Amino acid sequence: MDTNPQPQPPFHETNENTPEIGGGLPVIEYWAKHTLSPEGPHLWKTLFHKSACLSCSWGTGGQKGGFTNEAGEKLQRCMKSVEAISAEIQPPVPVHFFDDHKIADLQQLSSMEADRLGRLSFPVIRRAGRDHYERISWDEIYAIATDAFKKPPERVASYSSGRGSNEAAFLLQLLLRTLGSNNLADCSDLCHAPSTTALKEMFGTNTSIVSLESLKQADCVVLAGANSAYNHPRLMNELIKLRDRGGKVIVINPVMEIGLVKFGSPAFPVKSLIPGSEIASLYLQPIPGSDVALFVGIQKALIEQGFVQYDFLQAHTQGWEAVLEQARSLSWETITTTCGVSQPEIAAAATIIGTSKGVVFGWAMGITQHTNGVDNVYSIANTALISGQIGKMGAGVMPVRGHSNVQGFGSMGVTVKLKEEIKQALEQLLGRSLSLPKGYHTRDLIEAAEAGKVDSLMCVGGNIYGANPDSAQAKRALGNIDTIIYLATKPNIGHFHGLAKTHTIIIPVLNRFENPHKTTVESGNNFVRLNDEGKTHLKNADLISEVQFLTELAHRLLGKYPVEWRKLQDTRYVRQLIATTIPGYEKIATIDDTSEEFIISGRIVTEPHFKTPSGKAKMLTTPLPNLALPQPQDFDIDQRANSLVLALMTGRSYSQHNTVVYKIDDQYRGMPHRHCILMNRLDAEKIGLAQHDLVTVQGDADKLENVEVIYGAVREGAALMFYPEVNVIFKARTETRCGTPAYKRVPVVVYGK
Ligand SMILES: Nc1nc2c(c(=O)[nH]1)N[C@H]1C(S)=C(S)[C@@H](COP(=O)(O)OP(=O)(O)OC[C@H]3O[C@@H](n4cnc5c(=O)[nH]c(N)nc54)[C@H](O)[C@@H]3O)O[C@H]1N2
Ligand SMILES: Nc1nc2c(c(=O)[nH]1)N[C@H]1C(S)=C(S)[C@@H](COP(=O)(O)OP(=O)(O)OC[C@H]3O[C@@H](n4cnc5c(=O)[nH]c(N)nc54)[C@H](O)[C@@H]3O)O[C@H]1N2
Ligand code: SF4
Ligand SMILES: [Mo]
Repeated sequence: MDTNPQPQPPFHETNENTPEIGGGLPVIEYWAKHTLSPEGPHLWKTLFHKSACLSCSWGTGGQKGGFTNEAGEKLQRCMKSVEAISAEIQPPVPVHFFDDHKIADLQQLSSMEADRLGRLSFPVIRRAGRDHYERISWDEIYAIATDAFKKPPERVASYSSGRGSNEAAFLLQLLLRTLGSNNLADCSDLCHAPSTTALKEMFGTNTSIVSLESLKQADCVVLAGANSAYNHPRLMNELIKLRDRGGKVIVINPVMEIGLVKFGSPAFPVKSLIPGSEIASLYLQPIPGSDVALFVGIQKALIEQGFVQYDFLQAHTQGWEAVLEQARSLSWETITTTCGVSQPEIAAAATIIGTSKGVVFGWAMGITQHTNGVDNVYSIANTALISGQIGKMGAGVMPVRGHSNVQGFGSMGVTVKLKEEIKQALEQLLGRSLSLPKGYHTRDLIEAAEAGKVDSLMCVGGNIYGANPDSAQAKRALGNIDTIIYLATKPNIGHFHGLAKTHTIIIPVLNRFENPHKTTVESGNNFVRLNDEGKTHLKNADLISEVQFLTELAHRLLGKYPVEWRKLQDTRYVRQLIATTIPGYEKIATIDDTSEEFIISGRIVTEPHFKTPSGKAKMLTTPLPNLALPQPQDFDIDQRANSLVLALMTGRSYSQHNTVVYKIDDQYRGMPHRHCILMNRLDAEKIGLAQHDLVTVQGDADKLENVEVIYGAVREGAALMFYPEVNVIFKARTETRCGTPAYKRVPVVVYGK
């Protein structure tokens, strides 16, 4: 059988500006430009500081040094790291900036312009009715914050983003839970919550079960809905090495991302950087939101090709009969029309999986950000189990996580779904039973705030305004909250649009490499890194560490209950608490003495025993999604002939970190600026459009006008745009089991002038 039947053009037809490979020389040019610039010495110093990379969850740095990963390999730092550090070592926002600029003016700033204002270096407040932010004293901050968090616990909440430390995360949840609130919304609600939900149900665990060491033994990786060439560049090194040892990579993505086809990695300067290394052995381009159908198709093909591991299923899983029955009974026609991938292509994927020794299944937002995101993950894990690819080295399921410490926030209990073990440990600490109300995850928090049910919100990092769908709703909702306290390193559009009713306070914080105390973070591969103390470059600045702010506020609210909060300003004591409260974190108790970083115990699965009550993996059937799109007339537009409804995927450009934009173009997709829609040429021609024409893109909330059409390697019927800008046009439709918005399948209508 042909193992590489690529989809036919124009699925992979790009535009004239698209390079031949991802990565490559532009990465080196970027390094050179920044490291040889006036900021260069500072940048290098920071790169060598013993702390984890700020950017993504793949993780590097820490005690082994800036460029070394947990396997001891060198040259493990990508330009995304430089991008993130460069933004943090900017000069401060000028002292009189906020006096000179009205909020109405600040609201005109783009995300990139807001970030370019520089580092926040003193606290500011915007009071009700005022049109400026103004400087505020710490005494007044604590007075306002203490009042705010004395409100009834069900009316106070936090939102967090995974840049902070485990120590800050632990303190945040301890503070809220001691106050009696379970409203711990987190950016992971918008991100990998479907993975957490599904993995918990199936395997009794919340995170990846694959270690970096184990990944290195795989001979096949299935990478679904993850643009790792942009967002986890060093994962590409693992794929290059896997291909070198004769392994295969199956990519599943409606967009043919150039970096997943061929990637030039600086880690292999001679053989890869300029010619590029082949990544995908097989590239499947399903309809957005249809991955369940594709994976059920792979299951059906595994059955037909005789690859089902019945002994394994019998011994180590439950519910497998129904899953196999579902795959058997669905017709090929239903499967292929739902996912838009042909039977030979699906069969080829099954052959690769069935004949490989060790298969790792990785995925990211293309899988989770759907109304059926949990089913998507079930279907991937079912496929892994059917082929016996779980419970041994070189195999397993691997959600490719987001922020550099987002997983640590979850582990520390910053979630509305608190683990039973942590709950019990907290009860012991508090000396009382902890009755946890349901708690608001991020979407529930926005809805509750809109309904006037939230008085006080503390945002530990992030941009809750920019990250949510329906920006107008997010603004309204935040505007109903009395007091919002933003802890942030740099200004973002959320600080200017997400204004509270009475008090909006921005507290400038020290970042990971500037804290006066040691901190720790957890990577997506379950590795805990230790960050050394550091210093900020900001002179005469009035910054605070997240830990110091949280402990001082807690002290003022709670005195010495249930801990001596002020003593916890020495984070060594926080780590002692973590060691006795958080499952798998025992080794953190000695990390201050040994500096020994570690893999969290109980997470990596190399034997087919699972943390479910039965010890077996639980398999669940996965209904196929209904992917019917609305008709043009369902949108409130003039009846016109030249309109087309598309499934819009929203996500990241090459140079942005979530809501923070670093550069306006996306060089690898040939998109010259952010106000573009990446479309298939055939779709554009259907409504008489040509490349570079300006169109209106309208969702169910609003529209964006004068959006430039760019032809790209995206399958027919689908298109791609960038967030946060695009978040104005659509309302939240969510995965009901965890509240994650369907950012990757937004029905929109596109029309020309
Ligand atoms: N440089 C950088 N690194 C980052 C981030 C960043 O913004 N910048 N963000 C961090 C965070 S918080 C996260 S969550 C991750 C995000 O990392 P990714 O998940 O890789 O990022 P996205 O751009 O959201 O989209 C991923 C891919 O999903 C594909 N896709 C869309 N819809 C579907 C679908 O229905 N099915 C399939 N199979 N694929 C689909 C898109 O074409 C895109 O290639 O990256 C982290 N790392
Ligand atoms: N349409 C659409 N929307 C999406 C997504 C999508 O794919 N499409 N993806 C979603 C996903 S996966 C995520 S994770 C969210 C991201 O949502 P968030 O995590 O809420 O947003 P970020 O843009 O990462 O937050 C950036 C801000 O964090 C602050 N910051 C940086 N470092 C630190 C630090 O050390 N401490 C503190 N206190 N603050 C710091 C800076 O002020 C910076 O402006 O967006 C979601 N929204
Ligand atoms: S892959 Fe992620 S963790 Fe590694 S250097 Fe790049 S941004 Fe940092
Ligand atoms: Mo994320």
